Amino acid sequence: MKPLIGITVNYDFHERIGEVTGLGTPLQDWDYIALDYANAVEAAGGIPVLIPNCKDPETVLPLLDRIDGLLLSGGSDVNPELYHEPLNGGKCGPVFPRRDDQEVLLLKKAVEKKIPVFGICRGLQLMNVAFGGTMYQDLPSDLGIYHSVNVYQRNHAVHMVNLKDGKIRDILGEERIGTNSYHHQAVKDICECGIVTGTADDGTVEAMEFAVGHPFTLAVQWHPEMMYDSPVTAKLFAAFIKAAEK
Ligand SMILES: [Mn+2]
Repeated sequence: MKPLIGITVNYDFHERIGEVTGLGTPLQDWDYIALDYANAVEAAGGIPVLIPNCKDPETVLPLLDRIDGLLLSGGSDVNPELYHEPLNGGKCGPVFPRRDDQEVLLLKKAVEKKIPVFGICRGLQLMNVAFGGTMYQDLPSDLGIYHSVNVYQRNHAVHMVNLKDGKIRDILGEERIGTNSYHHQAVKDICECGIVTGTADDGTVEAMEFAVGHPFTLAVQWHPEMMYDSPVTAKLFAAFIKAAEK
C-alpha cells in the first residue's frame, strides 16, 4: 500500500469561519487546511490523512501506529509560552495552544517511533521550539526584515535560499534555490539538536534538520506545497514519501 501521511491542520474557535463559508452555526470550532498539502502528498505517491485537533491530544497518538509519515503544516504562530518568553503583544499573531500542544506531542512520539517528519513553515518553527529553540516573534519589528510576501501568486519565488551541507542539499542537488515566503516569524535560537541547512541572503533560517536519531526530520520555512509546479517541491515530497515507505 502507498504510505499514509498524517497532515496536521489549523484550529480556530472564531465562528466567523462558519459565517464566511456559509456552512456553520454560531459557537463552532473549526479545523481547516489548504488543499495544497494533500495535493503535494498525493502527487508524490502518498495517501494524505488529516489529523484533527482533538480535545485530548492523547486521543490521536495511536494514529502513529498507522501512519508512515507526519507532515507538520503551516499556520498560526507557536505559543511563546512554549519557549518561555512573554507574548510580544501586537507582534505575535493569534495563538492556538490546543494545536501547539497536540503537535508537540505528536512530533515527540513520531520521533520516538522513527516516523519520518516533514515540517513546513510553522512546522519548522514548531519543531525548533519543541526541541528547545526560540523564535523572533515578528521579523519586521524585531529585525526590520520582511518575509511575509503575499503580493504574488503563491508559487512565485520571492527570495533565494542558500543550502548548506545536509539532507536538503543532498535531495535537491543544488546550492541555491528560489522560494516563496509567507512568514512574519523566524527561528532565533537554534535548539540543541537543530542543524541549519538553509538560510536566506539576510540570514533568516529557511531549512533545518534535527539530529534526533532517525534519518528524516526535515523542515523548511517556505511553502513548497504552494509551489506546485516546482522541481524543488517534487523532489522534497518524493524524498519524504520515499522515507515513509521504509
Ligand atoms: Mn522566507
